[in-house]
Amino acid sequence: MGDVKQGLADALDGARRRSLGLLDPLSDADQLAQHSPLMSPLVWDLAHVGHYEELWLLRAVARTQPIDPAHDDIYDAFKHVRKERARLAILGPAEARRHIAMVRGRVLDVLDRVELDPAERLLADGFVYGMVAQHEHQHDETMLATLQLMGSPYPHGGGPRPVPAAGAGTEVLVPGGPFIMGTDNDPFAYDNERPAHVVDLDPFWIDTFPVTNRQYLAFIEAGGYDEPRFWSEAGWAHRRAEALVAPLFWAPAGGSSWTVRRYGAEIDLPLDEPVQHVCWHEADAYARFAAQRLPTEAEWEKASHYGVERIIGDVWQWTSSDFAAYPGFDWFPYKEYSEVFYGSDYKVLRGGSWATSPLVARATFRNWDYPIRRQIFAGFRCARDC
Ligand code: AVJ
Ligand code: FE
Repeated sequence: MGDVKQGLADALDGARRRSLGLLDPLSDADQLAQHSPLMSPLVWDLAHVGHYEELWLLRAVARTQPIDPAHDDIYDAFKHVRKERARLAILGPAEARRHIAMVRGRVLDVLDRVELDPAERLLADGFVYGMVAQHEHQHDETMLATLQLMGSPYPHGGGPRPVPAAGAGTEVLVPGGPFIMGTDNDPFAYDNERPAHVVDLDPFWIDTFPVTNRQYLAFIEAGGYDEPRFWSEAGWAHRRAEALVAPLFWAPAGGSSWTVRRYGAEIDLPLDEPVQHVCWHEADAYARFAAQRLPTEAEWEKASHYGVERIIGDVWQWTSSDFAAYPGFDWFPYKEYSEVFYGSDYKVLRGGSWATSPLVARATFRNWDYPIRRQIFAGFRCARDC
């Protein structure tokens, strides 16, 4: 195998080691269980990444027949909502591992003989292989969110943590003027990151670091959750309906002390870590409390070139922007990755968390979720007009 193909095989292998490393310490029951209505059973994620790999690296690349036609229903994320998946005829932990290993064996055979034809968009620079490896890593992050929601201690040891952000409270001035947003030439970029286009922005200030637990605690202690003036109308309605008083996984520990639950263990709130597990509405309310605002995603991406820190690999950062197509967008290679999600239902998150693979985390990458969701490893940084 040549260097390029070996690199693609290694990327696939790295994703698979990570998936198995996350699930192997768990009992069969914990792999099969529905730990949260928001999440799939962990074995569903595992077999789903194998099915996606079959769809793209066997059926699309080598025109093979479906291995098991029933999987086209069971493992299609659009056919059954997450909370129904435990009741489907999903593969068990041992069967799922055997199945995805079999798929992987065939994929490596195909990779060995395929021509990575630069004239074929799916194969140029190995795009489709990068897509499948990224997809598995994205599900690994989703599985980590499931593990965090799971009430019981996780034998994996808690995994990495975001790095404390000493220096919070400082800001960077980003000058006005045009910059190039998105990309035309990152070989593994998704369709929603394309095409590159010029965006002209007014100057703005942006926080050097994501907002920390210490800063967020000041908002709580100032009565931020009881002051409608800090919240949007929808945010206040949500805060009341859900009786929100603090980020997900926080628990009061007397006085101004709080603990957080991390993989089933209670720890003292790490004050200098970036705040995590806040929804968009909480981020938006904090920003108003701090006489700031959330950055647009264009501001976030421009700022990533101007000396802002902890941009990638600490926490996802909520932006004020709805998930929308860039001018000149074309879906590729399928509409259900991005296009069906465009609109005002979803807010964009940028950066990537401690749980995001370097294969996925890049300055143009766009993540999205509902503004009420808190299970992802999301915090935020604030901005303000000049
Ligand atoms: C980009 C994280 C919103 O999990 O729904 C996984 C990624 N797409 N399988 C998601 C994805 C297909 C996606 N997010
Ligand atoms: Fe998926």
